[in-house]
Amino acid sequence: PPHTAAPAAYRVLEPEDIPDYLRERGHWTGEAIEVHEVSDGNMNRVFVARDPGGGRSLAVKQALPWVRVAGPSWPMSPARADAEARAYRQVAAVAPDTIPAIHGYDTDNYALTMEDMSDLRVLRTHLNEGGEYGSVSRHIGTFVAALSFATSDFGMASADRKALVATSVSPELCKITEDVVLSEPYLDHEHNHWHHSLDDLAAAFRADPALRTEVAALRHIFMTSAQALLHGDLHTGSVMVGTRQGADVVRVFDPEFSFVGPIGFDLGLYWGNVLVSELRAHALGTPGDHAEQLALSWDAFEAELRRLWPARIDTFFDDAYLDRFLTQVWSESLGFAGTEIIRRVIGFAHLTDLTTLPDPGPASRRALLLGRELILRRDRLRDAAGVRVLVEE
Ligand code: SR1
Ligand code: MG
Repeated sequence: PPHTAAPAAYRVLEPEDIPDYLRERGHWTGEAIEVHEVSDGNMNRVFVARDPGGGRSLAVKQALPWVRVAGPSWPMSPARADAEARAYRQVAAVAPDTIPAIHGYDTDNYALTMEDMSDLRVLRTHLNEGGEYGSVSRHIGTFVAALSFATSDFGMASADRKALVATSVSPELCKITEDVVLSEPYLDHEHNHWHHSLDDLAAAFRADPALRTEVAALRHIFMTSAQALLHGDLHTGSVMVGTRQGADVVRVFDPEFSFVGPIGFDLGLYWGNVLVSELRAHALGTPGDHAEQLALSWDAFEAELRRLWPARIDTFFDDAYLDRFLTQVWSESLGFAGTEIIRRVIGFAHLTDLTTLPDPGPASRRALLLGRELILRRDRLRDAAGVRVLVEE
């Protein structure tokens, strides 16, 4: 069973605890600290502590012994923060500029003290308000390729890889994904909910054997395909964007779902969220070309992987195998994008992209249909132009 007990020293931090907490842990020496809670994700609490004079600032993120948005009725070990701290260390070795600076990890309270990113914006919020992508899709593609190569059997010696797979096992968090993303939306489950206009489609998806078999295949890939270390939850709420000193800044954060899994799961989550954002834009009469973002992220991913390929450790993996591998990652990414879209419409955790529309019904219906086609046609869709056709349909 999952371990839900926290260490005896564990306490749920409240905003008023943060000043002493930061001082005791040596993160803050000045007098005044202003604290406010900025929790946004489904799982954890986040506080920002600031010098009211406008000097330094820090963020503290704590895992609770339950799923934050569900409350104590959905217990969840706060030890998930160990996985997040570990993932940040692993990613820092590969792409240090793409993640926030981590100042410390408190194993008693399952709390990370890290860079305050309040000057940046959550990509989802930015897109919901009509913001441009800028360079973010390229960054995401390059990031996934760099992390994938460095933590795959291409970039690591066989024995080191086995050790990585072992230390990165994360049963409780993977089970959440296996449930809320990759099975519950296709079953009768108390977690599921949807817009009242979608009763027919939700029932049709539960009764569609072809769809369920394809989702079962993707779920099995998620459970068994230990290709590379993943972020594990790479949706547009896990990315911050903005500019600092005139340069684009992209920060990928919240890697608590990290484990060694199929690379297409990271790309697919990003794509699923990009496509839902497209459907929001369509509903508001301001269509973009978000399929272009799929192409940009894929091209950056492929270019970076091909750039790194000559440095692979095991040259039995030849160039022809790389082509085959890329084809497989492409199609799995499309399939996982489809599952991400569907679970965000009829599963547990929905997206503000759709829920804040004046009428979420029509765009949500389009999203469900798009998600289903991505899953069913993933092996036949050859490029982003093909995905664009599906979106237009
Ligand atoms: C119960 S957790 C629901 C979702 O929140 C996280 O951000 C993950 O996306 C997870 O699937
Ligand atoms: Mg998260």
